Amino acid sequence: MMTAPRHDWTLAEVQALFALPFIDLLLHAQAVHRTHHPANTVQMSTLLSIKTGACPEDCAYCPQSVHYDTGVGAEPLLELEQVRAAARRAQEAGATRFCMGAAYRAPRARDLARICAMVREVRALGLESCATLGMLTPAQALQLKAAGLDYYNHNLDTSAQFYGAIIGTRSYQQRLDTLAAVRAAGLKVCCGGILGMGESPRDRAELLRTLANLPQHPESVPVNQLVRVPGTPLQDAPPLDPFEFVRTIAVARVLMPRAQVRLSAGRESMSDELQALCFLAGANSIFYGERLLTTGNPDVAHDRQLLARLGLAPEPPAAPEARRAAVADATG
Ligand code: SAM
Ligand code: DTB
Ligand code: SF4
Repeated sequence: MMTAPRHDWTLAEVQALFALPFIDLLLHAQAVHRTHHPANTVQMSTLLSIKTGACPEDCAYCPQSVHYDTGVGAEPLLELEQVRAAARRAQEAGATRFCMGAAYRAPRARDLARICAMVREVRALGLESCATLGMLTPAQALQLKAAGLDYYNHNLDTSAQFYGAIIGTRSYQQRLDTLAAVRAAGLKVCCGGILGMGESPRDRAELLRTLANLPQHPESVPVNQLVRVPGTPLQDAPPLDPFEFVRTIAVARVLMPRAQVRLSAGRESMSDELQALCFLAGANSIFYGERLLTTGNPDVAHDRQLLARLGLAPEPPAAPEARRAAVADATG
């Protein structure tokens, strides 16, 4: 049954979904999924780190923070040609979205102009474009929109209550302000979080409630499992019960029925069976390609085989007309 998406979830309602028997929750989530999305289809996004390391922020999970010694070196913003080549390779491998990540607190004007040129290149190939560059002003969000950017990724990562235990250099409200600027510019929102950072079940419920109660649901919701990188304060975080990860995917699917829910970082340490449960719970998107930003991701060959074994089809690339329209749009 198609019901209008809600934006008024209470904590108790979200917790009640988490408390359902596992099979009941998965059945419910898969039913919601099939009402709003084509069955057995997975969207594939490829990431590229366009500016790596030396980030001034202190996010406790992140290998790119200048505050921690993780062995990730600092690299300047890539050249346009390097980005174009990586986007072509991603497209040839079957990705339909290309996501450019930069280790910034916020982009500087000179860098943003160069990133806008990268966005135009990605779109000219007929790929969807996504960028994650830290905080944006409303004017910067408009500039990216004018360059043809489709999605902006900016994660809330956890609950407002737990945020301060993970990040000290910015506030939850600053995150929400950037999300509002992105929305106001007409960009699609990609916003999710990380599980397994030592947060409580209530924090996970609050994160999903906050996402679902935004004025408009994010079009894309990445659910990351913490990649425990040596040298970060969270290197020894206790592993999360895998079934709790699956439950979180399922509740995200129920709360945000039309969103693409992405099984994101952490797949390298997940079994094929666990990933299959995530798809059953309503995940319909993955990061595809051997690298995330600085850490690993499953081999392309393994992912293709996994999807084939499960009878899952990659989301088809945009039809030629849509691609031509995207190019016309991006070039003015
Ligand atoms: N600097 C920008 C920002 O933080 O918004 C963009 C890049 S940042 C690396 C993008 C996202 O990657 C973070 O919001 C976080 O959710 C995710 N991330 C970073 N390190 C991670 C880790 N070790 N495990 C899982 N997700 C991680
Ligand atoms: C998101 O939610 N996960 C991606 C993407 N958005 C930018 C990043 C995961 C990063 C994992 C750690 C790394 O590779 O550096
Ligand atoms: Fe910087 Fe983003 Fe990493 Fe935080 S998550 S340290 S803002 S690159």
